[in-house]
Amino acid sequence: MKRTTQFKQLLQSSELDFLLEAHNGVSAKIGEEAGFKALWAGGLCMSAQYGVRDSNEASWTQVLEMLEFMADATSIPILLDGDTGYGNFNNVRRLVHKLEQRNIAAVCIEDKMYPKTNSFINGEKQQLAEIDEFCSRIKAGKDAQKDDDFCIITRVEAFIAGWGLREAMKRAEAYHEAGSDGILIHSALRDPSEILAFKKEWADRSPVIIVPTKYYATPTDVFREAGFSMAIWANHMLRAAIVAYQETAVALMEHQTLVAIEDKVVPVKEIFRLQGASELQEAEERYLPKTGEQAKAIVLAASRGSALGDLTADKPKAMVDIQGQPLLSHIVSAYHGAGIKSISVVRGYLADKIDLQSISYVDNTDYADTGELVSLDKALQADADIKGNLFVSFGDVLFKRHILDQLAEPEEDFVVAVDTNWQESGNRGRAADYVSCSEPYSRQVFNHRVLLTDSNESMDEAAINGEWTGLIRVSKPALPGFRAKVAALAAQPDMRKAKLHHLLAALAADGESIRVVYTTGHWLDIDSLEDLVAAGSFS
Ligand code: SPV
Ligand code: MG
Repeated sequence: MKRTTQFKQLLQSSELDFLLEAHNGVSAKIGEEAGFKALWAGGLCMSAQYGVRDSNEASWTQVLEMLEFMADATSIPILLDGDTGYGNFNNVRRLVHKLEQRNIAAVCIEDKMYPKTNSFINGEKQQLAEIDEFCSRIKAGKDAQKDDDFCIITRVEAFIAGWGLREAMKRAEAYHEAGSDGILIHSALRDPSEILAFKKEWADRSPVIIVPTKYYATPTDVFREAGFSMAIWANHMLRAAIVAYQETAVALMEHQTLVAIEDKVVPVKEIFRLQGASELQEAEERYLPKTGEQAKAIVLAASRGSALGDLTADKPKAMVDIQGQPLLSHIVSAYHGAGIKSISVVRGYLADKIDLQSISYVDNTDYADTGELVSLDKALQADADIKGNLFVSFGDVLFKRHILDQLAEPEEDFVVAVDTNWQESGNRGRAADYVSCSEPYSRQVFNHRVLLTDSNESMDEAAINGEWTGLIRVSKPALPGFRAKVAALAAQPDMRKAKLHHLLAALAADGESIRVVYTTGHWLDIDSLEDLVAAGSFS
C-alpha cells in the first residue's frame, strides 16, 4: 500500500494511533522496527540534530534532504512537521510537490509566520497568521498534490499564542473548509484541558492530532476515550539519544578507556545491521565482476632447492621459513590479496611436508626426472574446468600483489612480468630467465605494447631486456590452446626436464603475442641463502 494511503487510513481510523519522532535515517528505521506505523519528522529535532535552532535555521531543502534518507530507510509513512510551510502559498505548493517526489506521506503546517519559533519558547508572544492568508497556503498545497491520498494537516496554534477555544474553533473551521485533512491542536499546558475542550467542541468534523509533550502525565486512555486520531511522541528519540551521547562522552573523557562504555553501547555489527550491510554483500555477489574469484593460480613447487643446503633437508624450498611463515604462505597471501582463491600447488620433493590449508595439491611423483613444464602439465590436467584467468608462478618466487593486478590488465592472452633490473640480479651469479622484448624498457614504454620475443637462461647480453619473474597470466579463451601446447611439449622425450622459459620461448616462436609488463623489483627469487636473507626484509 502506498505510504500516503497508509497514512490516510491511520488518520481516518477510529483507533488512536501513535507517531514516533525520528530525525534521521537510523532513528526512522529504529522507529519502524519498534512497530510504529508512522513517523513524525519534527522540526525541533530535525533542526537540533543539525545543531541549530527550531527557527527555520536549517533550510527547507536541508530538511528535505534528511527526509529522503528517512524515507529510504523505512517503508512506513512520514508526517513532516512543515512548520509554517516555509513562506506563503507558493512555497507550500512547491513543498508539497517536493515531498511527494520524496515519498513523504503528509505534511503539517501551522498557522504562524515564517520564520517560526518553537511553540514552547514564549508561545504567548507568537503572532498567528491571518486566517485567509493561511487558508491560501492550505488551498495551494491541496491543489498541488498529485496523489489524492497525500494529507495536509493544519496545526492550530491559538492556545499556544494565548487565545481561547473560540479562536481555536474559528480557525479550525476555516482550515477545514479550505481543504485540510485533519487538525493538530497544540497546547503548552501541563494538563490536557485545552485539547480536551477543543475535541469536545470539534467532535468528529475531521481527525484531530495531539502532541502531549507537556501534558505527558495524562493517561493515554484519556486521549483514546476523547476520540483523538493520533498522538505524536514528538521529541523523545532525540532526547533519549542526547542522554546517551552525554553519558558516553563524559565517561570516555573521564576514564580514557573504551572499557568504561563497551557494555553500554551496541556492537558495531548492530550498526551494520541497521544499515542493511548484508544486502550490499549479496548485491556484490550478484553484480561485481568475479575476475579474481574465477581465476586460478598454479604454483610450481616440486623441487627441493638444494642450494639452500640443510634448510631443505627435511622440507622443500616452498616451506622454508620467511618472516615466521613458510615461503608458500606469502605466495598464497599475495594471490588471496588479488582475490584469487583457487590455488593449486604442484608438489614433488617431500610432498607431504607441504600441507597448508585451503589450497589444492597435485603431486609430480617424477619430480626428480622431470622439470617445470611437466609439473605444469600435471596441474592443468588435474583441473579441466578453469573458469577465468590462469596465473602461473614458482613456489620459490615472492612477489607483491600489485604485480598480479598489472598482469590482469592487458587484453592480450599471454602476459608476463619482466624485471628491468636484470643486471643486478644477474650479478649474483645464479640462473635467471632472461627475455628479449620488442622494445627495451624506457620511461615511454608504459603505454606501448611491448611483446616478448625470446626467453632463455643464457642469452647474449645485448639481447637481454629483462628477467622474467616466473609470473605469467593466460586468458580464459587462450586456455584450450595453452593446455594443448603444454601437453604436446611435455610429451616430447627431450622436453621432460624443460623449464617454463622453454614454454615461453616456444609460445613466442609460434607467433603468440606475449605481452610484457615491465616492473622493477617487488619480487624475489629465493635461490640461495643470500636470497633468504634478503627475503627477511621483503615486505
Ligand atoms: C516539533 O516537534 O517540532 C513540534 C512540536 O512542532 S513542538 O516542539 O511541541 O512545537
Ligand atoms: Mg515543530
